[in-house]
Amino acid sequence: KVARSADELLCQMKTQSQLRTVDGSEQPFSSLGWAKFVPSVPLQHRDKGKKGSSFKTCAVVSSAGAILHSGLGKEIDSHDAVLRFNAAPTEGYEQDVGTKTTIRIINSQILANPKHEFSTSSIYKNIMLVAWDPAPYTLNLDKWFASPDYDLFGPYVEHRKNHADQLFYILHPSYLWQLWDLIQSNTQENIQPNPPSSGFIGILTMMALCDKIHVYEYIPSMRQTDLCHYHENYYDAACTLGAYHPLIYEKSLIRRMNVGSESDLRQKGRVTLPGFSTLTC
Ligand code: NCC
Repeated sequence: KVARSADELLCQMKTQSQLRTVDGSEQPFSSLGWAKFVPSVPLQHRDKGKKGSSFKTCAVVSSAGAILHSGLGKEIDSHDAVLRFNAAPTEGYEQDVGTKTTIRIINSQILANPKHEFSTSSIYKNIMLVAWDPAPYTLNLDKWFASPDYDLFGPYVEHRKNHADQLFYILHPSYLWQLWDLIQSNTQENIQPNPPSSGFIGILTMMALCDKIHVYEYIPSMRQTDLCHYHENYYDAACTLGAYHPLIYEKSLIRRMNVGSESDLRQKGRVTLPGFSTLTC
């Protein structure tokens, strides 16, 4: 079959992914009274104008080692909103990654593993948090609640109680598996049934929230390196190419949707994507 064009892919992403957060309307969350303590406005409805998005311009900053020595900090900070991942710091790396953080996508390890000091670290304060954990593909929420990959539910409830004013969401697993289906439907091989990386989840989330998105060092630039993270002295090519997550397939899909120039991709590791609200499908 013929591969989809960039426009076709963008419209497929828009129509076949519905950004959705756990809202307490379904079991087991409804019985546990979650509707009362999740943020009152779901993420997908935040600050939406009549047809516009929450943000005009958005930057998505991957944690890849290749962003070191990029000097992209100022450019990244010039966006209305900046999305970062997990425990990736800005302090000490401002020249290359910027200083501003609007949203952090965190996997459930961040909440569950004490080494991340989720409840005390300043990294997670005064920003919007969006957590995820892979539920079974069948979307059995009872099973998910009883045995998540890493226990995010306890720490989530605790955090909501102590910081009710901070916007903090858990992505609905239906959204994660819709994204996986989108990757599989544009990939020749059968990909492993593991959820997409935080990177892909973050990019698609921002396409739902922003008019225009710049993604940095998700597709490697000329600075491509085996250095896993810009903030850690650890080398492993799998961080960039994938092991557990279907990273190479996610990345080739994002690359096919790039509306930016090849030179921005090579020099800045920058992909440009239109927000869903700007597309007429
Ligand atoms: O490493 P991680 O990812 O936190 O990186 C965030 C996103 O940046 C992109 N990335 C990162 C490194 C690299 N060399 N190239 C990249 O393109 C990816 O899109 C990635 O998603 C995750 O996706 O949540 C992940 O989280 C880590 C880890 O759990 C957290 O950093 C917390 O310590 C996972 N590593 C391990 O579990 C050991 C990683 O597999 C996925």
